[in-house]
Amino acid sequence: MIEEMMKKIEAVRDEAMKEVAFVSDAGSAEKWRVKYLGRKGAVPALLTEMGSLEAAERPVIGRQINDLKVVLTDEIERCIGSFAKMGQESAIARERIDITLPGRVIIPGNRHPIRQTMDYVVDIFTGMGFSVFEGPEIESDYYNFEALNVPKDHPARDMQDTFYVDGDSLLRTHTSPVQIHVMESHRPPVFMIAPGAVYRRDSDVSHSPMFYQVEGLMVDEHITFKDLKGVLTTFCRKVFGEKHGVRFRPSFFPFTEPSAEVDISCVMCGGTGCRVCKMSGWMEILGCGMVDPEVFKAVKYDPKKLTGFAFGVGIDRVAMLLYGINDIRLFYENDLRFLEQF
Ligand code: 2NL
Repeated sequence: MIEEMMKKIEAVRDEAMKEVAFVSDAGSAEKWRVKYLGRKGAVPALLTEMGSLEAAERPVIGRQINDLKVVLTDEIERCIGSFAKMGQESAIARERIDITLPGRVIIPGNRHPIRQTMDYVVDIFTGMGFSVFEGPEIESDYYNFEALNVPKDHPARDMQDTFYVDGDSLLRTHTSPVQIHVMESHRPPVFMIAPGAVYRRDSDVSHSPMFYQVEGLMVDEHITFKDLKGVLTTFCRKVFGEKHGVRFRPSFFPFTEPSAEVDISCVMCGGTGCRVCKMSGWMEILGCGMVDPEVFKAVKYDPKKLTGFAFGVGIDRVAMLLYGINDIRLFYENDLRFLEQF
């Protein structure tokens, strides 16, 4: 009985040692381990079989089985250790880098010229004490038109052909709806600007169907046209330089009365007249006016107590003048040869 058992132990050892030579990776090592040392493996099977021996024989055989277990465990661990070392060595060889090679050039990105102009304009107004507010690009007819004193049949609606989304929803044609939301939710005084994207059905060298605007609003008791002129003249001089001429010319907007457009002396010719300013010496850069009392009524501000001025600056137009770009579409084509110049 005991001899038979010893032979079996010997057989398991021989077979295991023969097979371990074929173990070549983590997968086959695990298979081998399960076959011999696993819960249902050959070594535990020997231990079970040992139960049929005489009590006196068990310690001898038990020790032999335990020795076998230790030998096989050491063997498979040595084997796994050698793969790890080999793997590490081949990884080092594979990953060796030639430190004499020139480095990869990292081309830093830069802000889009429209964004640079927007940030520049916003900084000028925040520097004068205006707060920044934003709002949704999809608006209702009420916020984009009605509350701004532009009723349904008003001819001014033709001035800005609108993209309708569905039913009552539209793409805002200006950022004025943001001012309406702010006045509805804040008591005066309100000193704010609303920068953002706006949409109009228009496309040529100076019009893009989507463009950027900064609108501003200053409402309090006793705000006058003098405040408007002071803030907007300061703005123009900060953008284009102190020496630039600035003039206010009467105009019309449904949401302001009186209304004006602001021109600066031509950035190309300085005012003597050239092709860019159509020989006038002036270029239009923004629209403005005193907030119409109808707008105050819509937001439940008392038009007897409050006055205010508002303005709208086309950012694309400012960018074109600042950088001397004659076609607005260049800003939206994303041609890197163009964008890299800013
Ligand atoms: C332009 C003209 C303008 C406004 C925008 C405004 C907003 C409220 C009330 C009254 Cl809530 N007015 N905005 C006023 C005058 C002109 O923009 O030519 N923009 C490019």
